Amino acid sequence: AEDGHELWLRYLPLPSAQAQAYRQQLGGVDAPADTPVQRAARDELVRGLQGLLGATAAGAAAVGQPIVQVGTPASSPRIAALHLPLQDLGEEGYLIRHLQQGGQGGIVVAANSDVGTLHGVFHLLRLVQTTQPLADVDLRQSPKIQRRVLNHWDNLDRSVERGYAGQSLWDWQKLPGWLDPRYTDYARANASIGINGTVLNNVNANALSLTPMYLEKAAALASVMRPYGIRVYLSARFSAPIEIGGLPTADPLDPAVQRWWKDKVDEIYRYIPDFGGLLVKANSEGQPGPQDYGRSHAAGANMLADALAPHDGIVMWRAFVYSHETSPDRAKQAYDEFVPLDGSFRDNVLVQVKNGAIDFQPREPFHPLFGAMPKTPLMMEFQITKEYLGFATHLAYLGPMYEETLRADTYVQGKGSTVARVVDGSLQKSRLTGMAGVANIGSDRNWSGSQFDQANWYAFGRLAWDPMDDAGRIAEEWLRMTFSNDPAFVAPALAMMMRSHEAVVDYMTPLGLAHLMGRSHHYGPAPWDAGSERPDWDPVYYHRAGADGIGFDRSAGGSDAVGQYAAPLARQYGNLATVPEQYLLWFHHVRWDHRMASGRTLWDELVIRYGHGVDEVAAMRGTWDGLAAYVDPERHREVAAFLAIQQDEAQWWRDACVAYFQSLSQRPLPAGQAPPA
Ligand code: GCW
Repeated sequence: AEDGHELWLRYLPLPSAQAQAYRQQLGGVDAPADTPVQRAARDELVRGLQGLLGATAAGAAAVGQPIVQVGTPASSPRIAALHLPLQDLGEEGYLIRHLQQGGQGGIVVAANSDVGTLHGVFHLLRLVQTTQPLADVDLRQSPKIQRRVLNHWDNLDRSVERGYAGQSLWDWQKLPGWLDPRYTDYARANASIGINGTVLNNVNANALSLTPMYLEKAAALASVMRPYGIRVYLSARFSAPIEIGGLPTADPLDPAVQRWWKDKVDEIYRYIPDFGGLLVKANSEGQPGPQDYGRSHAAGANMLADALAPHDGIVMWRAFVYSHETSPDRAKQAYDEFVPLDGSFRDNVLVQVKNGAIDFQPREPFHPLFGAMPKTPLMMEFQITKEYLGFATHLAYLGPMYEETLRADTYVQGKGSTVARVVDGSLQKSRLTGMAGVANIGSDRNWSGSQFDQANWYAFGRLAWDPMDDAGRIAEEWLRMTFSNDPAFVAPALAMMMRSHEAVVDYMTPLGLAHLMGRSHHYGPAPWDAGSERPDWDPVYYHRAGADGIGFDRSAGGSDAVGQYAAPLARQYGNLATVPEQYLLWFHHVRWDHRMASGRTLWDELVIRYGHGVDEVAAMRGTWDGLAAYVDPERHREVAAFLAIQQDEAQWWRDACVAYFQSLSQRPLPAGQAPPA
């Protein structure tokens, strides 16, 4: 059935004229298959070309037929003989070239390592899948970021925190004895977009995941990932020495605790020789951490880093610190705690920072930590799963949101100091670089909970490979592979995707609003929620609406969170006259009658944005209805049904928020914005 289970690796037959033309260049495959990675690359190429071009395309070529030659100088004497310029490609890069061979064309995919050739093979298949010409192909690619990892918030009971795609993919009960074929498909999909690591378990970690029983299971998963160049990592619970080690403390300066972690890490490497490292959430939302013992984040991270260093393992230490105590402005906490620690982390520590300072809101300004810790490599953490973006039923393509953060200018070293350059290490010369995406993957047949949520997984991988890649280009590539190359499909579907995230922002949290979602589930609107045991659990803490106006004053006269940005931005964001309207209510408390760029009052503009978000969803539905001819009925129906849900719920968001804010503003709705009768 066409239920999306093949993701973007469908390899359906191309129209026969196109297939015929490609067969002139891809008549056969010459690829070594002596190692597991080589076999993965060769098998994928054969499988892809057979699917796309028909049975005769792959396998041994007839004499004189043009072929695809795959390999490294070490794995293939024929590749070695070509003396290709591979030096700058690194371990994971590759080149793809068209070569004349005895009067006929052929394609070379070459790299320094087997994993590089695997990436190259997926790229070549992508070119064919999206029907790109190969006649002059001559391209070189290597990743801009070293650690490109998914973070699974998967629990050992197969529930997934903030997961909307069924149960966890990891069937712990059947591991290690049964290796579900879906693990291989998962590895293929990730390798195809350049992801090279996966953290198997939730950052709210259960210490049991570090016991031998679970390490054996993790090792089995690692054996499936390995041929695809993907390393396994684990989340570590900081108090594990107490819970599974029987020690009285987890104090990172206690020699017995240090010994315990060294032994534990050595043990992990006996199970998983290429283990990537540990991810840690400490002293945040009630999780244990070094501060329980009066020690700093650096002391905690460094203890683990010392245990991992002999094995070349790394620590990914999260900066999402959301303390027990309510602070006057939660947005400031991570910066305040981490900036003083700059320069005190070991070389094998990455500090993992969410894209924004609060928590994966539909829109946030970039996190002020980016650029503010020049001596510490910072890893980006994006959320792929849509915790605050309507779960799987609301269509929101997140490429533009990721792009907005990556291209934001921190100004820490003058103009052009983009977040992307902080993360890829080029700005501050970091030796270690990384990007993490909180996965949206589960046991659902369509993997991600909806057809279009697959695109967010895809876009994350492509942007982790190259953070300056283009979200629109990526979306088009994904659409063509996932649905159809027909321009009559691609153009409208692409336009729909590219506007979808902004539509959600508009009907949930326009103009810099945040966290209006109902407490704990984070799904529907609840701007009126108040009175929790902690004020910063309530929407009213974030929007601060009253009779006078709305918004959180983070300017110098308010919480001064704006002071955490470099001076030019602090000035721009801190001034009501210059702050971009998309961040207006993030940084300022603004009078209802404030004049917006449109000439309208803030109140009118707010209501119009809410309405516009709803209108956009209606338009998306119309677009999708018009595309039925290009999409199989199963997937078309699913998307259409979800869009109908989304439209209802966009209206719910709009009505709830407008009614609530109107009870405070006491202003009439602007013309044309009355609720439907
Ligand atoms: O987004 C919030 C979520 C929590 C999550 C936490 C975090 C894993 O609501 O479910 O816990 O952030 O990132 O640690």
